[in-house]
Amino acid sequence: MLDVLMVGVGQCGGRILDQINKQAFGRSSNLGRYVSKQNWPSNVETIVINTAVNDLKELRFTKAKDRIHIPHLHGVGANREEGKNTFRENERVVMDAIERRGNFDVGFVFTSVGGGTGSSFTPLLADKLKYLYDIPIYVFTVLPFREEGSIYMQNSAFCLRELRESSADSMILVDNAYLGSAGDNIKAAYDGINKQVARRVLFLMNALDSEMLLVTDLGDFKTTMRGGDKIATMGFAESTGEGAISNAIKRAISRAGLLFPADVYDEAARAMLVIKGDRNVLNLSKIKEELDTLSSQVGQVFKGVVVEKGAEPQVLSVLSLSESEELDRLYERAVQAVQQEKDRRKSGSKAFSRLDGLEPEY
Ligand SMILES: Nc1nc2c(ncn2[C@@H]2O[C@H](COP(=O)(O)OP(=O)(O)OP(=O)(O)O)[C@@H](O)[C@H]2O)c(=O)[nH]1
Ligand SMILES: [Mg+2]
Repeated sequence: MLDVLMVGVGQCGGRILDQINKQAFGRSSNLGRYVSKQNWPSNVETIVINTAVNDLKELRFTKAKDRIHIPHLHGVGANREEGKNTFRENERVVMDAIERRGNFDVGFVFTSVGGGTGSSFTPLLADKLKYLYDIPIYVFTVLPFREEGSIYMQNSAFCLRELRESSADSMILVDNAYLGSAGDNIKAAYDGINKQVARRVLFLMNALDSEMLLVTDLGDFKTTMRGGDKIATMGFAESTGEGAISNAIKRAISRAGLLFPADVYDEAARAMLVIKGDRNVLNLSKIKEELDTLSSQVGQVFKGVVVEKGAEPQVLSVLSLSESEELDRLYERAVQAVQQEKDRRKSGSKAFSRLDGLEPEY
């Protein structure tokens, strides 16, 4: 059995972890969390860290003992410098709380990259976790809606770069702009995205720690992730009816199934696919056919097959990326955003300079 650490940092990371906790309780009702146990195949410890106490209070499925509040006003207001200083000042509190949980085989961190707390804590936290446990650390990084403003764009670019230079083994990109719309009902959009992430994470946990027909394990996952440029994405699809298994595989690696848009055939370095379903729907020759097409383009494809009685085909894909056009575009916009902020500061208000050289007359 694997020992897994999951940490959600900041509001976005906390909410995703809360959704993971919710889904891990299975079908149980809200009350279920008081009476039932979470349904993990592995030994999973979940911890949420935030500077804003209100963000912690809104969580519903994360136990009080798993919430770490670092007092700092009401968050760091998207200011990453303030965030980094706050982490450094409170590093012991955070690390002690994690260390008390024992040892782990792998760590997952969840955060947005556009905000302040999560985006500034996470690169530093990744280094600390690596130093403490010497385990692989994977960071789910949530990219902002592109219209959220220049500070979020700047933060995203700098945070991703710092994560890439940190001890984190890889970043699994999750793109708000691609998965939802920032329109009228932002809460519903967040919920929808968080559910998609949580579902994939739970599926992955089951895949890494289960009795399989064809096995994938943490070693395969690590090798898959090591293939790219420290960036990755994940896909998921399920299908029913005629040709369900082939459809599910195709969709799990197509843009429609991914958490971050990528052209799998051009941009993926390595892949891991986990296929689940009833014995009747798992047509091994169809699976082989689909995977052969993928293998002909992508360096290495690991595959796992999980039998679940009565289940329609479901497919999880993990894809490490060697390049990303979409990420290039995000950086282009971030550079513009930094320039805009600079220009704005330089120009300032002309009002005060109108008095230059004048003294008051009485
Ligand atoms: N997918 C998703 N994105 C979210 C959620 N909440 C916030 N975001 C995104 O996260 C970014 C803002 O970061 P937050 O996580 O709120 O910031 P924080 O880490 O709490 O930092 P501060 O509040 O600045 O201290 C924006 O790009 C939001 O669109 C959520 O529940 N789900
Ligand atoms: Mg916040």
